[in-house]
Amino acid sequence: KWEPLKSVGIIGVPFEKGQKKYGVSVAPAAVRSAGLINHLKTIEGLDVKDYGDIDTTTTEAEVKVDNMSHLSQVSACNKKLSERVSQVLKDGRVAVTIGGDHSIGVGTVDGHYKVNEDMILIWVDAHADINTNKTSDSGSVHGMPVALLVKELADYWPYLPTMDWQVPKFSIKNLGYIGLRSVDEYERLAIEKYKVPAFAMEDIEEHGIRKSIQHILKVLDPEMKKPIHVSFDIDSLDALEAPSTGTPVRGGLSLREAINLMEIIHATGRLRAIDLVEINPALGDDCDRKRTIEAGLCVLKAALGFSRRGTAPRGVLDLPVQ
Ligand code: NNH
Ligand code: MN
Ligand code: MN
Ligand code: MN
Repeated sequence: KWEPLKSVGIIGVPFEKGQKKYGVSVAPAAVRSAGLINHLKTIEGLDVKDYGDIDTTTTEAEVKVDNMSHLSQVSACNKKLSERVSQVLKDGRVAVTIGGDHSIGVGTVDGHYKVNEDMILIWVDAHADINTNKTSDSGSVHGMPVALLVKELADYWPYLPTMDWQVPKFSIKNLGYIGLRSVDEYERLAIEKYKVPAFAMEDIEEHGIRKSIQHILKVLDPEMKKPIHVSFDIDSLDALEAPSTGTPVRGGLSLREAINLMEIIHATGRLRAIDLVEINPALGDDCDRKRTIEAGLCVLKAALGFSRRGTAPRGVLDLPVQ
């Protein structure tokens, strides 16, 4: 009964206060000028609407929470983003959000959850982003969005001023990870405690990307009827594929694996939201920048139905069945 949605809505989030390096906030403009909209329009039958960028200029006073940088700005941006994502989904479109650092996952998932309470979340990342302010080494909120979102960890947080709009209701039981290879001590504990299906690089090595994602989807949603949200951190890709990102980690997903992952998710017909975050066009040289943005575009296109085989009819290019 599930068919891929043929309409998408683009949201840009020029926000970088969830981490410390300059440049992630330029990504929406850079990805747009690399031809995002036209690339997506090449996908057969896809209706693309640009909802523009979230206004990230803030007037909010700083609030002081221990080991948590720029909370009031993170909060203000995510509140607007959450509302925009809900609106796009209510318009019957797949919400495609271009970050921005990964702290914006709070707003995208919150906005999605408010429309589809049965959604499942696939976090594709080198990192688990499930630190609290007590377990984080960096104090950067881009390492904390998952912990802010899930209700099971709500008691591990102090009161967070300005965040009252965001009540964590999403269950960690509806979360899966792909691509992990830089997980902090307490993050590991949380993943183990709640038995979050997590395919780190060595698991993908062992099972391959197809079986890895199929396993996660089966564990989270055995009846295959729940809407899917993919939060794709560009640093899940190998640093050779996506060098222009703030915290690159070697030994990651190949672009082919990421494309295949997205094709499989597309084929479920249940993808309702996808975030593309942590592209930093200010890092590296022209060639790095171009490569990273192109990789991001390939991932988005695969998620939204672009076919690598072209329009040749099925069967013609396939090997005969043995
Ligand atoms: N785990 C580290 C932290 O909490 C790094 C997070 N950095 C990321 N996450 N890029 O995707 O700060
Ligand atoms: Mn991340
Ligand atoms: Mn990451
Ligand atoms: Mn180069």
